[in-house]
Amino acid sequence: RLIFTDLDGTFLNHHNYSFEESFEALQKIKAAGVPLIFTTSKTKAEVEYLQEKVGISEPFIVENGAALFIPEGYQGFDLSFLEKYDDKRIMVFGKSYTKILEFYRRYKERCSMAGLSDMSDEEIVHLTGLNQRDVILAKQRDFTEPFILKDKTKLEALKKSAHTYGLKITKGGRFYHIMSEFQDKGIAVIKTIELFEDLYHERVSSIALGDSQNDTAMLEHVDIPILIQKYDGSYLETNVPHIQKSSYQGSKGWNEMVLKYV
Ligand code: 2M8
Ligand code: MG
Ligand code: MG
Repeated sequence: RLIFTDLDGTFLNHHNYSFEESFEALQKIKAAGVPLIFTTSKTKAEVEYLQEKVGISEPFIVENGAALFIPEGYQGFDLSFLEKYDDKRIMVFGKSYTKILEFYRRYKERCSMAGLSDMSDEEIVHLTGLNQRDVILAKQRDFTEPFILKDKTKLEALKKSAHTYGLKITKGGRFYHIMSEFQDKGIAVIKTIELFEDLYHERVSSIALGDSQNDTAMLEHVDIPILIQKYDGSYLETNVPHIQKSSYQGSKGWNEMVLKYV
């Protein structure tokens, strides 16, 4: 069994990014040795730092499904068929950050975007509530650009332009994100499940937890899709069949639902 989880607003609380309330479920997962696969808009640097804090070393999916990283030697698997990346193996689904920025720079004025790459660290701290060190990690991007849309009426035109570049726009908890048209958390989750099924030589069941629009594709492709309540008490509107909803927000809701289904 595999668990895919979004981070912001799901495993981590929206406002303070704490995962304190998930302690019990986390212990249960660790004791059972269930792979906990962070599936997030965050960067490789951000995820590696969080994994250290949580005390796990598992595969993870970064920047909205742009790439899957697996620790070298994970569960004794031979991963030599995958490309090497530092102490990990990587599968890439996204486009290069250079390509993404090229589009962003061409359209930012026209479409009223303010991207992370143009913001000062202080501005990002102010917008996100991340601390200085986390901002440095969030800026180390490889595949996607988060941005604020100053004029919301530009969204449709922006989406059309992105399409002509083979790119698309999605929305996370605070930012919109520019990324490859052919990536999403769903595709990355499908590929990860396929990989585990090849390695284990058997069918693998899956759970996913998320709270935002960019999680829909991943929720659609697992056996047990779980929606976490948002910080304002609302839920994402979604048509995913059989979706289970938490009764609490963020890490408390995450704890509740993992204890229920693992
Ligand atoms: C961005 O991602 C979140 C995910 O929902 C968002 O769109 O609000 C990314 O820049 C990520 O790297 C960063 O850690 C996060 C901080 O709020 O914002
Ligand atoms: Mg989220
Ligand atoms: Mg996210």
